[in-house]
Amino acid sequence: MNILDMKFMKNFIKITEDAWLKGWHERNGGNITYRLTEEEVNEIREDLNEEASFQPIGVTVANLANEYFLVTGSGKFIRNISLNPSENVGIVKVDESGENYKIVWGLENNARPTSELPSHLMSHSVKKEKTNGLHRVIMHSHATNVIALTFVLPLDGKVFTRELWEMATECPVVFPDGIGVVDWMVPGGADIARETAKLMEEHNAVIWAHHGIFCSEATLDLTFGLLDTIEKSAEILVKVLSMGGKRQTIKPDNFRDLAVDFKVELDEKYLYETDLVNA
Ligand code: 2HA
Ligand code: ZN
Repeated sequence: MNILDMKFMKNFIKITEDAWLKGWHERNGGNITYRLTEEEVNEIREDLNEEASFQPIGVTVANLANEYFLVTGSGKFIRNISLNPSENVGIVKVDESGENYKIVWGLENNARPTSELPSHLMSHSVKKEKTNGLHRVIMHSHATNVIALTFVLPLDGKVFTRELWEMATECPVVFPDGIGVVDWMVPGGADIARETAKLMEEHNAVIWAHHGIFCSEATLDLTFGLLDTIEKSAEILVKVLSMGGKRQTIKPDNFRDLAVDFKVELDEKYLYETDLVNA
């Protein structure tokens, strides 16, 4: 089947349009990658250029050997993807060693995969292992309110998780494993990729201080939904802080009750006492 008619491509384009409209992807900000299923690869195989030459990823992702990824392009604008997919996104294949990739479709006119390819692939690698192959999407967005909070809250995943859980009752159900936080680092390289992947062992969302957020999930919809939920919660927190701060909130025992009814496990490390608890 024509690659542009494939469902995964249509879903990918819809998510990029939605994310642009959310205001998370100014200029060339942010990047998204999707690990194709074997069936999808089989359906498009005749349109893939396997003759392309391999280039180093910059990190090793052994368990992604021979996997195919739909990736956004380096320097490309997310808002332009729906207008011209084959120039702005491409499909890359990882080699047998997990150290190199080649472009097998798209990224026309000598475009390159996203500058954050090391962070994406290392996070895919961790998630493929941790979820037995269930997770297929990594989405990096410059979500405005999440970024704003990294100038105000301590750069501590326990604090971000708890504060964002408190801002909307659905949050502990949507991200029961909490959120990791990486201190400010130079983007685009192996170091930030390693720090991000380490936190992906435990969380489906990792915030990059003063930069943005990385989310992982099984489908494009779920990844977008996770990011949207976190960003909405961050927006509420920004408003609450701007109005002078919390006067009342959801308490640790409320979260414990929620966990029972919604059948999620909430780590007690997030349910610490705060000044407001007994207010
Ligand atoms: O593509 O978002 O982190 C630009 C970025 C780098
Ligand atoms: Zn970025």
